[in-house]
Amino acid sequence: MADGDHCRLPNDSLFLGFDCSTQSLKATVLDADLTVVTYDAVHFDSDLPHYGTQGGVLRDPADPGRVVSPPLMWAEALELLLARLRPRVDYARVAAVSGSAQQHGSVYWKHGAAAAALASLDPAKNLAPQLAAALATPESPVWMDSSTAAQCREVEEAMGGALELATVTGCRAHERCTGPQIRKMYQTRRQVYDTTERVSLVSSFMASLLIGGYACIDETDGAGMNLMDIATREMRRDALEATAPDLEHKIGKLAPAHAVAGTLAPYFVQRFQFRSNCLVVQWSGDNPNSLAGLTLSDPGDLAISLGTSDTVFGITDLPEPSLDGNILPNPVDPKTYMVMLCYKNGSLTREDVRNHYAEGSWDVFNKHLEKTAPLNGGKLGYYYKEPEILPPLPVGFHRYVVNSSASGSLDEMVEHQINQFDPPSEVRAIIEGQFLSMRGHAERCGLPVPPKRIIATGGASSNQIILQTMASIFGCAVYTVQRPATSPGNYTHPYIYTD
Ligand code: ADP
Ligand code: XUL
Repeated sequence: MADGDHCRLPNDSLFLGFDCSTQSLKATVLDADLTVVTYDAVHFDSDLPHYGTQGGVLRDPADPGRVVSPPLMWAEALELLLARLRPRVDYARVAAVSGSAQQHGSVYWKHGAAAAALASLDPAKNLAPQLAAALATPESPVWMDSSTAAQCREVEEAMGGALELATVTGCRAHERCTGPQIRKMYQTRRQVYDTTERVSLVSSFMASLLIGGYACIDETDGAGMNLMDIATREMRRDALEATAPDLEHKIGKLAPAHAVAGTLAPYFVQRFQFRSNCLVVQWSGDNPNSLAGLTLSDPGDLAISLGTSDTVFGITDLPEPSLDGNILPNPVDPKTYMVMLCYKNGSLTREDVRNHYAEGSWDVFNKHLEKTAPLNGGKLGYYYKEPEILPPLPVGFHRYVVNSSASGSLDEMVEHQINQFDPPSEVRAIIEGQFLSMRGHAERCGLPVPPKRIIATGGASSNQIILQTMASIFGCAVYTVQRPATSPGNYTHPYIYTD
């Protein structure tokens, strides 16, 4: 869009942003002053139970590492959410639509899909059924999948080793990365791979629905694939060849995160009465978009997202490749990079401990946290309900009591492994264990420790007591963006101080 066009936007313009995450699709409507006008969400398990997901995903009992979601569920959620918002939002005022999505997940479009389905959607019919025949497989492997260890090692070897791959593409081959996932599809479901015309990420899949054609993968979400050179923001031929044959044209071109992907497809214009020139801006990954949305610009600041995954991220102009973290281009500043750590055991594992030791209630959980002392009398725990990414460890709950030796020297601490703590100590152990791990790994990856301040986001950032523990473990103030409640309204204070 030319600069002058921005000025011509009517004063009453609205902007619609989505977040297609693991467990839900959320939408926020902003006005031209960036004030939140309204908010709503579709929860995949409860609102769309016919897909049978738990926590938004499907698992394979025969292969517990395999975790997928149905892309048609995301399409149906999009339509349902637009229908729910319609009584509150005058879609004719919406000037632009964009969104975030869980990173790494891959969607496989069948040859001819764009022309046959995307570009000819019938506004008299529901969206998802019209797309069913356009997908080469009804399943999208998502970021929680950990079934590609063999493919990861093959890609790393072909690229000269794990650190070499991390230097070029931003991270070693992690099992959730899209490249190894595509390689597994090529090796184990050859027919799906061969009938695939285009591979979308979840972000570009959602943008494709909105523009009625294939949308590009954006240059920041593209960094989660083990295929893109993070310095040039272009696909690497050697990485593509190490992944699967004939892949370059299946991936298509990349676009900057801020680029306009197209105008809204006639399907949405006619079905929901949007204006025909409503713009669709590239969708990107949830983590890079959080960095942009939190306006993280000081290298001394750290952001921590406590969602389905927990992520820790900051910015740097001199990224140091590591085997632990991910480096992505900064979506808002082409000269700097984003450094990120990702944990698989985030909110769902905290919920598991809450359900077992705190009567399934966050209030009880918080009371336990408040009545236990910092450092938990030496009781330390690591809780992996899912195979963990950081460090890469299998499922298991590990509890230790750490006592200093008779001499009191920290070097001579004694660890005893035990099976169970009292319930309040279980609660403190999981929270402290998670934040101590974040602090230790952040330091190793060159993130600022202690940071000047932390900005917390994600579902669990609504929990003040958890944020207080974060503040004491990191030794800094924690701020959080005021989150819209599940019902609209209440958006007065941008930040809450939670020292
Ligand atoms: P996603 O990564 O799917 O976007 P969200 O950021 O929406 O996830 O976070 C959802 C999670 O937030 C839930 O799984 C829940 O465990 C957690 N959550 C919600 N409220 C609280 C609370 N008061 N305390 C701790 N965790 C909470
Ligand atoms: C990041 C990652 C997760 C997903 C979850 O690498 O895998 O944070 O983006 O939405």
